[in-house]
Amino acid sequence: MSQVAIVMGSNSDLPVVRGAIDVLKTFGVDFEAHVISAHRTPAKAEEFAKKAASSGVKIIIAAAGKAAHLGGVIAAYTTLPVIALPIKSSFMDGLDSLLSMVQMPAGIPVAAVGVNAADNAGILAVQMLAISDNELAKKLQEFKAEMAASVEEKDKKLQKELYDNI
Ligand code: RP5
Repeated sequence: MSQVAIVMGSNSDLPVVRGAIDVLKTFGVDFEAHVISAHRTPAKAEEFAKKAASSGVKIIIAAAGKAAHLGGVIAAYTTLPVIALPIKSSFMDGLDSLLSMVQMPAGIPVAAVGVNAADNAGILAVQMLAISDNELAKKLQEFKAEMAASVEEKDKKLQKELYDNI
């Protein structure tokens, strides 16, 4: 059973979306992925969103570019949390996608991450699941500890470089 469902407006979004897929795989989270368009296949978007909760999905990641209404349309038909991933388009560098996703009217929120920030969409989904999953929470703590260690390592390198060049 998929805990996270990823929907993307087009298969042209997949190279970016892979970042979220990689995160979910790393944390061992079951997921499914579909191409569904809010504009080109609106009936399918509605059907998917209405059935998601009863099929066991807990979180939806919706990736789209340009007039990126996918996250909002999905959120309109479900009470599941929707994480919107704006895709960088050829026009305005993805600002169009970001604003389409983030400027939702009151009552229908989506949690938008940064433009092309697929890894953060994946991590946020894992964090939501970790609220009720101690094993995932532990993995997230380890992940953060590794990240902190790598920053410490970078600082050590910087200090060494600066010291050596004095
Ligand atoms: C959006 O339009 C998709 O999410 C994609 O980012 C963008 C372009 O789609 P294609 O024309 O490449 O199918 O709906």
